[in-house]
Amino acid sequence: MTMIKTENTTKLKLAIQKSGRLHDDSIKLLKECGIDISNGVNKLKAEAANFPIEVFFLRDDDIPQYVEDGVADIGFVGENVVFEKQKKLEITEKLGFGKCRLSIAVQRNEQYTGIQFLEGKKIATSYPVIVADFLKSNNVNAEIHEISGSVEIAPGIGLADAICDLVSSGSTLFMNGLKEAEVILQSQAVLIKNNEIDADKTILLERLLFRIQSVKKAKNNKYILLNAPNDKLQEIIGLLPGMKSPTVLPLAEEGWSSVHSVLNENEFWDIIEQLKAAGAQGILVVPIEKMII
Ligand code: PRT
Ligand code: ZN
Repeated sequence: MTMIKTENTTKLKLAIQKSGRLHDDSIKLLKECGIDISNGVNKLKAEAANFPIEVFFLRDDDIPQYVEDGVADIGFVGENVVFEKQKKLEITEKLGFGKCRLSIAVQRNEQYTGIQFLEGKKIATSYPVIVADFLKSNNVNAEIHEISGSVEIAPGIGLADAICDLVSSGSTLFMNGLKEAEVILQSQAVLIKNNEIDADKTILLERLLFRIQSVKKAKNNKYILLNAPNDKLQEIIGLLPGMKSPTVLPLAEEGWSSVHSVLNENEFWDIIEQLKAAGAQGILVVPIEKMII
């Protein structure tokens, strides 16, 4: 009997937001991971030509349910939605976009003195589960009024004393005469995963996560090139971390070297100032596209 070897056709099913704030960044992240689905964004579902993945376009609120049920294996969705929906699934990776916070806000002229202010008050929100949890853990009794949109107008029309909504720049609160009183949750887009994906899909997910992590690392780091007089070289090298250690190349001009290294965004400006003070010249900083370590 001859065995016919069939090619492995397992595909990872990914749910992303169909349209809205997370859509473009989700597509962009996939593209940065070398996964191009540009042909299908107007359909319900698209396939990538160069990675075994199928992408479903859904409302963000529905993504946790689809992932719990296994209709999708993984999803990109805001942590705020994941916590509100309380489905059985795993948060696997923070994606670094869609950053915002879920906050309680009150009218600007209120004397807000602390969480006890909320006792006996009416709070309008689209996040009743998270708010109830927050109130309970702070021993505050308040009435939660669930509304699905334009939460920020509720105090102005007398519907509520306070609201709980997502904030990024704060301008929506400001324009509606409100002020931020408590931050309940810091949120960003995350990769969620079904609890029971099989071994083949786990391998695909690991490949995808490896790419996502390389893209994230690259975004948090910069490549730096500088010229250093040789008598200052040891001091300058001492300031630079590098992936292993900095690369040092001789310049055509006698007594000078070119030093190349990688700097993390968080420590970037501090180190640049120290490098200048130590005698570094012609400092160039360039973005890194991918970082594989
Ligand atoms: O149609 P679908 O249900 O898929 O989309 P949606 O309308 O429910 O969600 P969408 O697209 O508005 O947001 C998707 C996700 O983006 C949210 O679940 C968050 O994880 C994330 N995100 C990040 C935000 C914001 N920032 C944000 N600022 N979601 C909403 N806002 C709103 C907020 O509700 C408020 O109305 O923006 C306003 C506040 O913004 P600032 O800048 O004025 O403070
Ligand atoms: Zn939604």
